[in-house]
Amino acid sequence: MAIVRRIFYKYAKCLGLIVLTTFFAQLFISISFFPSVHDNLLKRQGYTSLARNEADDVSARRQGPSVEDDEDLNSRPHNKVITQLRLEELDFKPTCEIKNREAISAIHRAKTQICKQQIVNKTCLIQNGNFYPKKLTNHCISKQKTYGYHLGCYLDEKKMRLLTSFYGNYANTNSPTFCLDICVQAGFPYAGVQYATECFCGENEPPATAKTSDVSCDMKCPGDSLQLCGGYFTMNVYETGLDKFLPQLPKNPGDEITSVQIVFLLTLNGRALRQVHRLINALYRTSHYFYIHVDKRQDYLHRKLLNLEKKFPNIKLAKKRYSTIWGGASLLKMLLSSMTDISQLGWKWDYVINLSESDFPIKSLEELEKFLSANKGFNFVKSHGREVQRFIKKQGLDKTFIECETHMWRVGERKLPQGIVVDGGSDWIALSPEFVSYVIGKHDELLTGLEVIFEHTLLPAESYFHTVLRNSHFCNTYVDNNLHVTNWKRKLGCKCQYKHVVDWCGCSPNDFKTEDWPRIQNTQSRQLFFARKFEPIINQEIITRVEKYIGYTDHYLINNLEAYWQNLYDIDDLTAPTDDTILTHAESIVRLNAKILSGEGCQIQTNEIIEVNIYKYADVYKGNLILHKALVQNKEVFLETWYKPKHHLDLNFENRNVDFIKVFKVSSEYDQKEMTFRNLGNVLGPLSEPVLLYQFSAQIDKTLGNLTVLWLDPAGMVADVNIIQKDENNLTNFIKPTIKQPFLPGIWKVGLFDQKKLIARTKFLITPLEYFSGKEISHREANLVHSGSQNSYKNVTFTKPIKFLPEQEEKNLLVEISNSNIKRIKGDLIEWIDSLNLEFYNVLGSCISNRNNDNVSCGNYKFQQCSLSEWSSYSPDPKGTIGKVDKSGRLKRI
Ligand SMILES: *[C@@H]1O[C@H](CO)[C@@H](O)[C@H](O)[C@H]1NC(C)=O
Ligand SMILES: *[C@@H]1O[C@H](CO)[C@@H](O)[C@H](O)[C@H]1NC(C)=O
Ligand SMILES: *[C@@H]1O[C@H](CO)[C@@H](O)[C@H](O)[C@H]1NC(C)=O
Ligand SMILES: *[C@@H]1O[C@H](CO)[C@@H](O)[C@H](O)[C@H]1NC(C)=O
Ligand SMILES: *[C@@H]1O[C@H](CO)[C@@H](O)[C@H](O)[C@H]1NC(C)=O
Ligand SMILES: CC(=O)N[C@H]1CO[C@H](CO)[C@@H](O)[C@@H]1O
Repeated sequence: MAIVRRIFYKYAKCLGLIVLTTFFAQLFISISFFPSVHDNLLKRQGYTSLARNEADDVSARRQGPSVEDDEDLNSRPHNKVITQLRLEELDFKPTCEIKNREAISAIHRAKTQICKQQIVNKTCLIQNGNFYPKKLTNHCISKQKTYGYHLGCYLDEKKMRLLTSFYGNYANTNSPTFCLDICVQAGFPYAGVQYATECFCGENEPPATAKTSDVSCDMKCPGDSLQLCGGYFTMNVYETGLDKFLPQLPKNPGDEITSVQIVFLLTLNGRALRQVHRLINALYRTSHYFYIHVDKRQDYLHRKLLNLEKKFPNIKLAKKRYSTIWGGASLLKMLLSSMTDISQLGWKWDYVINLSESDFPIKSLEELEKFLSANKGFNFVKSHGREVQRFIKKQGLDKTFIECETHMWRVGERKLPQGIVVDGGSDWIALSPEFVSYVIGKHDELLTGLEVIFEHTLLPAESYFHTVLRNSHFCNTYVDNNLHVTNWKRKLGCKCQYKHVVDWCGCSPNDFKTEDWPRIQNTQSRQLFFARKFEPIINQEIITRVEKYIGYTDHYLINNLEAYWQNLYDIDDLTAPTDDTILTHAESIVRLNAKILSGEGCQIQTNEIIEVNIYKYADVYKGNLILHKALVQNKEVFLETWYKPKHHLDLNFENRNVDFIKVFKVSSEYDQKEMTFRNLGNVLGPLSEPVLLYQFSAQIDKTLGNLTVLWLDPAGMVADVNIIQKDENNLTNFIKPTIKQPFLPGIWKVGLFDQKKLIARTKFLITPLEYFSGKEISHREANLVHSGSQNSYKNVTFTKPIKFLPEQEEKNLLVEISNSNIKRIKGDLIEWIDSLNLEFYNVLGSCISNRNNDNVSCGNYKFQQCSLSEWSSYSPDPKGTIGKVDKSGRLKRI
C-alpha cells in the first residue's frame, strides 16, 4: 500500500511539474468573436424569417477563431454520465440528495473523501438556494435613470434598429425583467423587448419620434404571461438605471515626471531564477518596491530569492504562500492576501502592477514612470471587449467550481446575482492604492457577495477586479488597457491543456520567439509597457533584443550574453528525496565521468549530487551540467560535469529516400503549445510518460500510404502500435502510447514503417531506478517498478516477420535477461544502470571549483576552474545575476 501511495505521489508530482511549466500561462479563456448585433440583424432576410427556434441563446450563432471546439468540450459532461450518487463510495452521509449530474460526476472523480465531502456540502448549500446572493447593489448607478422605468412602446425598423448593442432570442424565458437583467449585466442603459421572445440592449435612448401608442406592444411574454413583450416591430423600452459606460482614456504624458512609486507584485512559479533576476534588474529603482509571491511548491525559487530581502529594503517576499493552480480560486486568495500584506508594509506607492517571471518590459522604466505619473488614480484592467453573455458562457462564470485536490471541479450551473454589471478579460492589472484599499478593506455588501461568487469561479482573477471596479464608486477610474501585449496564438495555445487541473478548456499565450519581433515593435506608439510570455529556456534571443530596444547599451560588456542556465535539481529541494529518476541518472553520469578520468590516470571518488542544470547557448541545447562533490587527490572539491544525450535516429534503410523525416524522437514533458520537449536531456524512468514527436518536411513522398509506428519494449515485445495518417495534412505531431506505467526499464525501440518496410528507427532509455523515494531501492520495490506493464500492451500479431522485431531465439533471450534484471539491486543494479547510460550519453568535460582558484592536474587530466569554463554554471552571468545599486538607484550589471 505504501508503495502504491508513493508511486501515486511521484506520479502526481510529475503531473504537477507539467502543470507548473505551463501554469503561469495567461489565465484567459478565449473568447470568440461575436458579430455585432447590427451585422446580425442586417444579415437576416427580413424580420419574420428570423430563425425563431434557434437555441435559447444568442451564442448559438458562432463565428471566429479556434475556440469553438473548446466550447463543445466544456459543455460535454465528463466521462460516463452517472445519474445517481453511489453512496457506497462515500464514507459519510450526504447532507442532502444530490441531483445535479455534474456534481455527481465531480464527487466520483474526486479521490479523497474530504474533497468529496466538500463538494457534497457546497452542492447541498447551493441546492437549498441560500448560498449565492440573488441580488447585489451596484454603486455606480445613474442619478437620472431608474431601474425598470418604462419609457414606452416604440416603433422599430428593420434597417435602423432602436437598440443595437445586444440582441438575444429567448423563446421560453423572455420578459422585461429577464431582459433588463441581461442588459444590466452587460452594463447598458436601455433594455427592450420585442415580438415576445426578443431582448435588445442599447446605449442610446430611442428617439422620441419613434414612440407609438402602447396598444401596438401587445404580445405576451413567454417568461411572464402577465407582462407584455412588444409586438411586430414594436418594442417596450426600459431604463436599466445605469448610465452609458465610457472607460477613461489615459493621458499621454508630457515630459515632466512627477514622482511615481510602483509596487511590482511578482507572482512567480517555476525555476527560471536567472530570468527573474534579469527582470528585477530591468525594473529596479530604489524608489520602487518589489513584493514577491513564490508558489508554495516552488521552494527552489523561494530559497534563492530570500537573499534579496536581506540585501534590499524595498524587496519583500510573501510569508504566507499559496499553491495555486491554473484557473484556481486560490489565485485570487493569493492576490488579495499579497495586496493586504503590501498595504501593511508602510510603503508609499501610487500603483501596484502584477507581473510574473514570463513578463518583460518593452519600454524603458522611465516611459512607464512618465505614463503612470500622468495618470495617477486610474485603474488599469483589460476588458474582453466582446458580448457579455457570450463572455459569461466562455468563461464559465455561470457555473460553480469548487477547488480541492489541486483541481477545479465543475459542479453545475448557477445564476449570477441581479443588479450588477459583469466584466472581465485579462488578469494583468495596474491598480491604485485607493482601489486596493477598498478591495481589501472593510467589506461592504457588494464585496462580501462577490467574494462568495469568486471563491467558486474559474479564473477568478480575470473577472474579479473588473467587476468590482464596474460596480463600485471607482467605476469612473476604469481604463480599458492592461499595459500588456500578449502573444496569443490560439491555434497552439487552446488545446484544452489544463483538463487535468480544471473541468474546462483553457488557453495560454505562446512564448515570444525571435520571429515574433515585429509584434513587439508594433507596440512602439501604443500605451503598452510589458509583453508576455518570455521564457529563456525556449528563446532568449528575443529578450536580449527587447533589452536593446528599451535602451540597454551594456551588451558588449556582458559575459556569456547568449548562454542560459536553468536549474533542474537542487539537493536542498523539499522534493529532492523523490527525484529518484534524475538522481539515479545523475549519479550514473558522474560515475561514467570518473571512469573516463580513470582512463586518463586520474582516480576520483564521486560524492553527492548538489545540482543539475540545463545549459543552452544561442538558444541551442548544449547538454546538462551536474554539480557534485568528489574526492580528487584526497581533497574534497566540487566538480561540475557536462554531458549530453546522443542522437539515436537511423534512417535510410534499403536506400529509400526518407529525407522528409526531420524529427523522430522520444522524450517526455512535451509542450504542445511550444511544440517542444521540456525534458531536454531525455531522462526517463519507469514512471515517466514518454511521448513520440515526429516532424516531416513538406517534401514528404506523396506516394506513401499510412505509416505505422511500433513500440518495442526491452524484452522484445510489441507494446503499442499507432497509425500516422499522412493525409491528415499535419506534418508535426506527437503520439502518446497507451502503455501504462511502470515502463519496463532498459532500451526501448520505436520503428516507423511504410507498409511492412522499416523507414526510420529510434530508441530511448527507461533508466532503472537506483533510488526509490530517495532511498536505495529494495528487492520488493524493484520488483514493483522494474517489472513493466505488459498487461497494458496492445495485443497485435503480425502476419509477416518484420526485420525490426527480434527472431524467436533472440526474443527468448531478451525475455530471460529482462526477467533477471528485475531482481538486480545494489552493485549489480548500478552496473546495469551504468551500461545503459553509457550507450545514451556523452560526457563532454568536467571543471573544478575549489577555494584557491587554481587549475588542478590529476593524472593526464587538467581540471579547469569552473568560473573560467564558459559552459559551467559558475561562469559569470551578469544578466542573470542581481546587479549592484549605482548612484542613480539602478541595478548595474557590470
Ligand atoms: C460537511 O458538512 C458536515 C455536516 O454539516 C460537516 O460535519 C463536515 O465537516 C463538512 N465537511 C466539509 C469537508 O466541509
Ligand atoms: C489510412 O488509415 C485510415 C484510417 O485508419 C483509413 O481509412 C485509410 O483507408 C488508410 N489509408 C490507406 C492508404 O491505407
Ligand atoms: C498537428 O497536430 C498537432 C498535435 O495535435 C497540433 O499541435 C498541430 O497544431 C497540428 N498542425 C496542423 C497544421 O494542423
Ligand atoms: C492476443 O490475440 C491472439 C489472437 O488474436 C489470442 O489468441 C490471444 O489470446 C490474445 N492474447 C491476449 C493476452 O489477449
Ligand atoms: C588554467 O587553465 C587555463 C586554460 O587551460 C589558463 O588559461 C589559465 O591561465 C590557467 N590558470 C591558472 C591559475 O593556472
Ligand atoms: C489580477 C492579477 O493580479 N492577476 C495575475 C497576476 O499575475 C499572475 C501571474 O503570475 C496571474 O496568474 C494573476 O492572475
